[in-house]
Amino acid sequence: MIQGEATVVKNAGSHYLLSKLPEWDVFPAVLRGKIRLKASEITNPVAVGDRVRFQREEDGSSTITGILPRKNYVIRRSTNLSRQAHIIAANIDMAYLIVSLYFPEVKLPFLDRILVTCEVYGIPATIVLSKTDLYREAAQQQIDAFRKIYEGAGYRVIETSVETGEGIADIREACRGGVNLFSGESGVGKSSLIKVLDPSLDPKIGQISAAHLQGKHTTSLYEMYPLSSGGYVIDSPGLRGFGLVDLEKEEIAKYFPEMLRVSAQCRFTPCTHTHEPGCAVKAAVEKGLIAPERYNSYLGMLEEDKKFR
Ligand SMILES: Nc1nc2c(ncn2[C@@H]2O[C@H](COP(=O)(O)OP(=O)(O)O)[C@@H](O)[C@H]2O)c(=O)[nH]1
Ligand SMILES: [Mg+2]
Ligand SMILES: [Zn+2]
Repeated sequence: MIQGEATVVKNAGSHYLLSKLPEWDVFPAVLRGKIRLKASEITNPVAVGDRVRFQREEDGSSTITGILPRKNYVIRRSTNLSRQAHIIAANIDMAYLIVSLYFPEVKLPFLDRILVTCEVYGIPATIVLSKTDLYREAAQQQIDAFRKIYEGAGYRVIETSVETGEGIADIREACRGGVNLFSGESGVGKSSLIKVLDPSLDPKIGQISAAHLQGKHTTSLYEMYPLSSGGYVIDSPGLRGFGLVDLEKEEIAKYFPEMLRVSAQCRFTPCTHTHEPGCAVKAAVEKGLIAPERYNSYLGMLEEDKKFR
């Protein structure tokens, strides 16, 4: 009997596919019935990206016998209020949040929410502005404004087009060596990017996932691909995959890096950065040091938070 450690690269429904990264040599394994979920609200015990212990049986089949501690993970809830959640992916080195300015049009408050979620989960995020070939000529100013907002907040922004090849070398370089999550609304070009990063791969392009349409819960859609240039990509269907996190009102601003940087100078602690006198965040917004779009997203999250309480 052989024992070893490997990484989950796909949930194939009845079984998982594992590989001993950095080697790409995929083999099936089933979950031993004994593995119980520690956190009872989590509905799946093992996710793509999980490092697991396995044991190879006499007949050549493999069994997952344990899960190694996670560096980080992303969960998804069926609704904002739902207690039940499942883990989408684990041990992510970088999340690439893929948005297009127009096709489909990015909604900044929505992107900001996803960024907050990444901050809460401790997952570094890079923003990818996709399909620039479709709107660069008509909207260079809007592209610059978008870049300014997010670089000002401290995020890297990479402009890409699979048509012109713009930004592809940058993404390939950034992905090298790590496990990268590609996340974005259906149609923003996640699968196309993976295909152009490594033409030997075969992600389905132009397909809206069934789960997205039905709003159904399934982890089997998340799959890891090895890039021939190095590193791994998890294609994830839909930004909505990132469930909202439950944050106390006073906590939300901590996950806006540019607000966190100045909030120590607020006169009051805690400060909601709304009505308090001597608020350093509001002062920074007024001076143009914090983008009003980001501040508005923050206010929106505060409001939303009120609704659920
Ligand atoms: N013009 C242009 N079209 C793109 C680009 N990337 C993707 N598309 C198209 O956008 C549609 C959705 O792409 P897909 O990769 O399936 O998006 P996904 O749902 O995020 O995986 C397809 O018709 C692609 O051909 C791009 O950079 N430029
Ligand atoms: Mg896709
Ligand atoms: Zn304040």
